[in-house]
Amino acid sequence: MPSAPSSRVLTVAVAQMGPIARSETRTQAVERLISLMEESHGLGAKFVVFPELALTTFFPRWVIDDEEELDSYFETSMPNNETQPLFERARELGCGFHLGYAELVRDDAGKKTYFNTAILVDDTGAITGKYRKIHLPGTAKTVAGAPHQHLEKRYFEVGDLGFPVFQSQGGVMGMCICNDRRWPETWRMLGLQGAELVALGYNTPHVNPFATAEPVFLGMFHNHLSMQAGAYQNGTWVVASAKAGVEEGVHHMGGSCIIAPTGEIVALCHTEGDEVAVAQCDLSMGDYIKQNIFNFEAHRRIEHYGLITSQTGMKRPDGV
Ligand code: CDT
Repeated sequence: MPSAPSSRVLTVAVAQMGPIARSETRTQAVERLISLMEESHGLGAKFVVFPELALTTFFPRWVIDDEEELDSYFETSMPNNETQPLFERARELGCGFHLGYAELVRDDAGKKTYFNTAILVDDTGAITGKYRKIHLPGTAKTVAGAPHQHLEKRYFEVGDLGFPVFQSQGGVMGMCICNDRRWPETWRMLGLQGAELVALGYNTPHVNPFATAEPVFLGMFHNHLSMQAGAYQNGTWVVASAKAGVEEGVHHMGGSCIIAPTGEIVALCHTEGDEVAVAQCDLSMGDYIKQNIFNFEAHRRIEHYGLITSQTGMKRPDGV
Protein backbone atom coordinates (compact mmCIF):
# COMPACT_ATOMS: atom_id res chain seq x y z
CA MET A 1 0.00 0.00 0.00
CA PRO A 2 1.20 3.56 -0.62
CA SER A 3 2.81 5.03 2.49
CA ALA A 4 0.88 7.56 4.56
CA PRO A 5 1.53 11.26 3.86
CA SER A 6 4.61 12.47 5.71
CA SER A 7 6.48 15.71 6.23
CA ARG A 8 8.13 15.08 2.86
CA VAL A 9 5.08 16.38 1.01
CA LEU A 10 6.08 18.87 -1.69
CA THR A 11 3.27 20.73 -3.43
CA VAL A 12 4.19 20.71 -7.11
CA ALA A 13 2.73 22.48 -10.13
CA VAL A 14 2.99 21.50 -13.74
CA ALA A 15 2.89 24.71 -15.79
CA GLN A 16 1.88 24.03 -19.36
CA MET A 17 2.45 26.71 -22.00
CA GLY A 18 0.39 27.44 -25.06
CA PRO A 19 2.21 28.24 -28.29
CA ILE A 20 5.14 30.68 -28.42
CA ALA A 21 5.19 32.62 -31.69
CA ARG A 22 8.42 33.04 -33.62
CA SER A 23 8.10 36.79 -33.04
CA GLU A 24 7.65 36.48 -29.26
CA THR A 25 10.53 37.99 -27.28
CA ARG A 26 12.29 36.38 -24.33
CA THR A 27 10.86 39.09 -22.11
CA GLN A 28 7.33 38.21 -23.20
CA ALA A 29 7.95 34.49 -22.64
CA VAL A 30 9.43 35.19 -19.18
CA GLU A 31 6.38 37.30 -18.28
CA ARG A 32 4.20 34.29 -19.08
CA LEU A 33 6.43 32.03 -16.96
CA ILE A 34 6.22 34.45 -14.04
CA SER A 35 2.44 34.57 -14.18
CA LEU A 36 2.29 30.78 -14.30
CA MET A 37 4.61 30.68 -11.28
CA GLU A 38 2.45 33.19 -9.40
CA GLU A 39 -0.68 31.17 -10.17
CA SER A 40 1.08 27.98 -9.03
CA HIS A 41 2.26 29.64 -5.84
CA GLY A 42 -1.29 30.87 -5.19
CA LEU A 43 -2.38 27.23 -5.31
CA GLY A 44 0.26 26.31 -2.75
CA ALA A 45 3.03 25.07 -5.04
CA LYS A 46 6.66 25.22 -3.94
CA PHE A 47 8.04 23.80 -7.18
CA VAL A 48 6.93 24.48 -10.77
CA VAL A 49 7.85 22.53 -13.91
CA PHE A 50 7.98 24.45 -17.20
CA PRO A 51 8.28 22.92 -20.71
CA GLU A 52 11.19 22.05 -22.99
CA LEU A 53 12.54 25.13 -24.85
CA ALA A 54 10.21 27.33 -22.78
CA LEU A 55 11.79 30.63 -23.83
CA THR A 56 11.31 30.36 -27.59
CA THR A 57 9.23 28.84 -30.30
CA PHE A 58 10.19 25.24 -31.22
CA PHE A 59 12.71 26.39 -33.86
CA PRO A 60 13.94 22.89 -34.94
CA ARG A 61 10.87 22.70 -37.19
CA TRP A 62 12.66 25.01 -39.63
CA VAL A 63 15.87 25.02 -41.64
CA ILE A 64 17.90 27.92 -40.29
CA ASP A 65 21.13 28.37 -42.24
CA ASP A 66 22.03 31.80 -40.93
CA GLU A 67 24.30 31.27 -37.89
CA GLU A 68 23.40 34.56 -36.28
CA GLU A 69 19.70 33.80 -36.56
CA LEU A 70 20.20 30.30 -35.16
CA ASP A 71 22.27 31.61 -32.25
CA SER A 72 19.47 34.05 -31.41
CA TYR A 73 17.38 31.11 -30.12
CA PHE A 74 20.10 30.08 -27.64
CA GLU A 75 21.08 31.33 -24.17
CA THR A 76 24.79 31.88 -23.55
CA SER A 77 24.36 32.29 -19.79
CA MET A 78 21.72 31.48 -17.19
CA PRO A 79 20.33 33.49 -15.59
CA ASN A 80 20.74 36.37 -18.01
CA ASN A 81 19.18 39.81 -18.32
CA GLU A 82 15.93 38.48 -19.74
CA THR A 83 15.49 35.51 -17.39
CA GLN A 84 16.71 37.19 -14.19
CA PRO A 85 13.17 38.39 -13.25
CA LEU A 86 12.00 34.75 -13.15
CA PHE A 87 14.82 33.81 -10.78
CA GLU A 88 14.04 36.83 -8.61
CA ARG A 89 10.33 36.02 -8.47
CA ALA A 90 11.20 32.43 -7.51
CA ARG A 91 13.29 33.71 -4.60
CA GLU A 92 10.59 36.17 -3.48
CA LEU A 93 7.89 33.50 -3.56
CA GLY A 94 10.10 30.70 -2.22
CA CYS A 95 9.16 28.59 -5.23
CA GLY A 96 11.67 26.42 -7.10
CA PHE A 97 11.34 25.58 -10.78
CA HIS A 98 12.47 23.45 -13.72
CA LEU A 99 13.10 25.26 -17.01
CA GLY A 100 13.99 24.00 -20.48
CA TYR A 101 15.97 26.21 -22.89
CA ALA A 102 18.46 26.09 -25.75
CA GLU A 103 22.01 26.46 -24.44
CA LEU A 104 25.06 27.70 -26.36
CA VAL A 105 28.43 26.98 -24.76
CA ARG A 106 31.65 28.63 -25.98
CA ASP A 107 34.96 27.03 -24.99
CA ASP A 108 38.18 28.99 -24.41
CA ALA A 109 39.04 28.74 -28.12
CA GLY A 110 35.64 30.16 -29.04
CA LYS A 111 34.27 26.84 -30.37
CA LYS A 112 30.49 26.72 -30.02
CA THR A 113 28.48 23.73 -28.78
CA TYR A 114 24.69 23.70 -28.74
CA PHE A 115 22.52 21.74 -26.30
CA ASN A 116 18.84 21.25 -25.52
CA THR A 117 19.07 21.86 -21.78
CA ALA A 118 17.01 21.93 -18.59
CA ILE A 119 17.85 23.24 -15.14
CA LEU A 120 16.55 22.86 -11.62
CA VAL A 121 16.33 26.03 -9.55
CA ASP A 122 15.63 25.90 -5.82
CA ASP A 123 13.41 28.15 -3.72
CA THR A 124 16.27 30.63 -3.17
CA GLY A 125 16.66 31.12 -6.92
CA ALA A 126 19.92 29.10 -7.05
CA ILE A 127 20.57 26.62 -9.86
CA THR A 128 20.89 23.17 -8.26
CA GLY A 129 21.06 20.95 -11.34
CA LYS A 130 21.53 20.84 -15.08
CA TYR A 131 20.67 18.21 -17.69
CA ARG A 132 21.39 18.17 -21.44
CA LYS A 133 19.03 16.15 -23.64
CA ILE A 134 20.48 12.80 -24.70
CA HIS A 135 17.86 11.27 -27.02
CA LEU A 136 17.60 13.77 -29.89
CA PRO A 137 14.74 12.80 -32.23
CA GLY A 138 14.27 13.67 -35.88
CA THR A 139 16.98 14.23 -38.45
CA ALA A 140 20.01 16.36 -39.30
CA LYS A 141 18.96 16.65 -42.94
CA THR A 142 15.57 17.77 -44.17
CA VAL A 143 13.05 15.08 -45.07
CA ALA A 144 11.31 15.65 -48.41
CA GLY A 145 7.52 15.49 -48.26
CA ALA A 146 7.26 15.77 -44.46
CA PRO A 147 4.54 18.20 -43.30
CA HIS A 148 7.23 19.97 -41.23
CA GLN A 149 10.77 19.23 -40.20
CA HIS A 150 12.14 18.04 -36.86
CA LEU A 151 15.84 18.99 -36.98
CA GLU A 152 17.04 18.44 -33.42
CA LYS A 153 19.93 16.31 -34.71
CA ARG A 154 21.01 19.28 -36.86
CA TYR A 155 20.97 21.91 -34.14
CA PHE A 156 21.92 20.11 -30.93
CA GLU A 157 24.74 17.89 -29.70
CA VAL A 158 23.93 14.81 -27.64
CA GLY A 159 23.99 15.83 -23.98
CA ASP A 160 27.29 15.29 -22.19
CA LEU A 161 26.14 15.19 -18.57
CA GLY A 162 24.62 11.70 -18.39
CA PHE A 163 21.44 11.33 -16.33
CA PRO A 164 22.36 12.95 -13.00
CA VAL A 165 20.14 13.31 -9.94
CA PHE A 166 20.27 16.18 -7.47
CA GLN A 167 19.30 16.88 -3.89
CA SER A 168 16.85 19.78 -4.26
CA GLN A 169 13.58 20.93 -2.67
CA GLY A 170 13.97 18.27 0.02
CA GLY A 171 14.07 15.34 -2.39
CA VAL A 172 16.15 13.45 -4.95
CA MET A 173 15.34 15.00 -8.28
CA GLY A 174 16.15 13.95 -11.82
CA MET A 175 15.38 15.42 -15.21
CA CYS A 176 14.94 14.34 -18.78
CA ILE A 177 13.65 16.14 -21.85
CA CYS A 178 10.84 15.21 -24.21
CA ASN A 179 11.92 12.27 -26.40
CA ASP A 180 14.01 10.93 -23.47
CA ARG A 181 10.70 10.02 -21.78
CA ARG A 182 10.01 7.31 -24.35
CA TRP A 183 13.16 5.33 -23.50
CA PRO A 184 13.12 2.93 -20.54
CA GLU A 185 16.89 3.40 -20.23
CA THR A 186 16.32 7.04 -19.19
CA TRP A 187 14.03 6.06 -16.35
CA ARG A 188 16.17 3.19 -15.12
CA MET A 189 19.29 5.37 -15.03
CA LEU A 190 17.41 7.84 -12.84
CA GLY A 191 15.74 5.06 -10.83
CA LEU A 192 19.08 3.41 -10.08
CA GLN A 193 20.18 6.64 -8.42
CA GLY A 194 17.06 6.78 -6.26
CA ALA A 195 15.12 9.51 -8.06
CA GLU A 196 12.00 10.55 -6.15
CA LEU A 197 10.75 13.11 -8.66
CA VAL A 198 11.58 13.44 -12.35
CA ALA A 199 10.82 16.77 -14.03
CA LEU A 200 10.54 17.04 -17.79
CA GLY A 201 9.21 19.21 -20.57
CA TYR A 202 8.04 18.29 -24.05
CA ASN A 203 7.16 19.71 -27.48
CA THR A 204 5.33 16.91 -29.25
CA PRO A 205 3.47 17.38 -32.54
CA HIS A 206 0.01 15.77 -32.64
CA VAL A 207 1.08 14.10 -35.88
CA ASN A 208 4.60 12.69 -36.06
CA PRO A 209 5.80 14.19 -39.37
CA PHE A 210 7.60 10.95 -40.26
CA ALA A 211 4.79 8.54 -39.27
CA THR A 212 1.74 10.39 -40.55
CA ALA A 213 -0.29 7.19 -40.92
CA GLU A 214 -0.41 6.63 -37.15
CA PRO A 215 -3.85 7.42 -35.72
CA VAL A 216 -3.69 10.77 -33.91
CA PHE A 217 -5.20 9.44 -30.67
CA LEU A 218 -2.19 7.18 -30.16
CA GLY A 219 0.07 10.20 -29.66
CA MET A 220 -1.41 11.10 -26.27
CA PHE A 221 -1.69 7.42 -25.31
CA HIS A 222 2.03 6.86 -25.95
CA ASN A 223 2.92 10.10 -24.19
CA HIS A 224 1.24 9.06 -20.97
CA LEU A 225 2.04 5.35 -21.32
CA SER A 226 5.80 6.01 -21.43
CA MET A 227 5.79 8.27 -18.41
CA GLN A 228 3.36 6.21 -16.32
CA ALA A 229 5.52 3.13 -16.89
CA GLY A 230 8.68 5.09 -16.02
CA ALA A 231 7.08 6.35 -12.81
CA TYR A 232 5.83 2.95 -11.62
CA GLN A 233 8.86 0.88 -12.64
CA ASN A 234 11.16 3.19 -10.71
CA GLY A 235 8.86 4.30 -7.88
CA THR A 236 9.14 8.00 -8.72
CA TRP A 237 6.91 11.01 -9.21
CA VAL A 238 6.89 12.39 -12.75
CA VAL A 239 5.99 16.00 -13.48
CA ALA A 240 5.68 16.58 -17.22
CA SER A 241 4.96 19.92 -18.89
CA ALA A 242 3.99 20.39 -22.53
CA LYS A 243 4.21 23.32 -24.90
CA ALA A 244 0.81 22.83 -26.47
CA GLY A 245 -1.52 24.17 -29.13
CA VAL A 246 -0.94 25.36 -32.68
CA GLU A 247 2.50 26.93 -32.78
CA GLU A 248 3.52 28.44 -36.12
CA GLY A 249 1.12 26.09 -37.91
CA VAL A 250 2.13 22.89 -36.09
CA HIS A 251 -0.32 21.39 -33.60
CA HIS A 252 1.43 20.26 -30.42
CA MET A 253 -0.26 18.01 -27.86
CA GLY A 254 -0.94 19.13 -24.31
CA GLY A 255 -1.70 16.53 -21.66
CA SER A 256 0.73 17.98 -19.12
CA CYS A 257 0.44 15.94 -15.96
CA ILE A 258 1.69 14.85 -12.58
CA ILE A 259 2.09 11.09 -12.18
CA ALA A 260 2.40 9.33 -8.83
CA PRO A 261 4.95 6.55 -8.19
CA THR A 262 2.02 4.14 -8.57
CA GLY A 263 1.86 5.14 -12.24
CA GLU A 264 -1.45 6.94 -11.77
CA ILE A 265 -2.05 10.40 -13.23
CA VAL A 266 -3.09 12.59 -10.29
CA ALA A 267 -3.23 16.00 -12.01
CA LEU A 268 -3.83 16.77 -15.67
CA CYS A 269 -4.08 19.90 -17.82
CA HIS A 270 -7.21 20.03 -19.98
CA THR A 271 -6.49 22.90 -22.37
CA GLU A 272 -3.84 23.58 -25.00
CA GLY A 273 -2.93 26.95 -23.50
CA ASP A 274 -1.09 28.35 -20.51
CA GLU A 275 -2.45 26.28 -17.62
CA VAL A 276 -1.43 25.07 -14.20
CA ALA A 277 -2.27 21.78 -12.45
CA VAL A 278 -1.18 21.04 -8.89
CA ALA A 279 -0.66 17.98 -6.70
CA GLN A 280 0.67 17.28 -3.25
CA CYS A 281 3.58 14.91 -3.81
CA ASP A 282 4.73 12.80 -0.89
CA LEU A 283 8.34 12.23 -1.91
CA SER A 284 8.43 9.05 0.20
CA MET A 285 5.47 7.50 -1.61
CA GLY A 286 7.68 5.48 -3.96
CA ASP A 287 9.63 3.88 -1.11
CA TYR A 288 7.31 0.87 -0.88
CA ILE A 289 7.76 0.23 -4.61
CA LYS A 290 11.55 0.63 -4.38
CA GLN A 291 11.57 -1.79 -1.42
CA ASN A 292 9.26 -4.43 -2.88
CA ILE A 293 8.32 -5.19 -6.48
CA PHE A 294 11.12 -3.00 -7.88
CA ASN A 295 13.73 -3.68 -5.23
CA PHE A 296 16.60 -3.46 -7.71
CA GLU A 297 19.21 -4.92 -5.37
CA ALA A 298 17.12 -8.03 -4.73
CA HIS A 299 15.70 -8.69 -8.17
CA ARG A 300 17.69 -7.16 -11.06
CA ARG A 301 19.67 -9.66 -13.16
CA ILE A 302 22.35 -7.52 -14.78
CA GLU A 303 24.23 -10.61 -15.98
CA HIS A 304 21.43 -10.98 -18.54
CA TYR A 305 21.20 -7.32 -19.60
CA GLY A 306 24.46 -7.03 -21.55
CA LEU A 307 22.84 -6.28 -24.92
CA ILE A 308 21.33 -3.10 -23.50
CA THR A 309 24.70 -1.38 -23.38
CA SER A 310 26.64 -3.37 -25.99
CA GLN A 311 24.24 -3.11 -28.92
CA THR A 312 22.33 -0.09 -30.28
CA GLY A 313 20.12 -1.39 -33.09
CA MET A 314 17.94 -4.50 -33.27
CA LYS A 315 19.86 -7.50 -34.62
CA ARG A 316 18.35 -10.96 -34.85
CA PRO A 317 20.73 -13.69 -33.72
CA ASP A 318 22.09 -15.94 -36.50
CA GLY A 319 19.54 -18.57 -37.47
CA VAL A 320 16.55 -16.74 -35.95
N1 CDT B 1 10.83 17.49 -28.76
C1 CDT B 1 10.77 16.15 -28.92
O1 CDT B 1 11.65 15.44 -28.48
N2 CDT B 1 9.69 15.66 -29.56
C2 CDT B 1 9.55 14.29 -29.95
C3 CDT B 1 8.71 14.18 -31.17
C4 CDT B 1 9.52 13.94 -32.34
S1 CDT B 1 8.55 13.72 -33.79
C5 CDT B 1 9.78 13.44 -34.89
C6 CDT B 1 8.88 13.41 -28.91
O2 CDT B 1 9.35 12.29 -28.72
O3 CDT B 1 7.86 13.79 -28.34
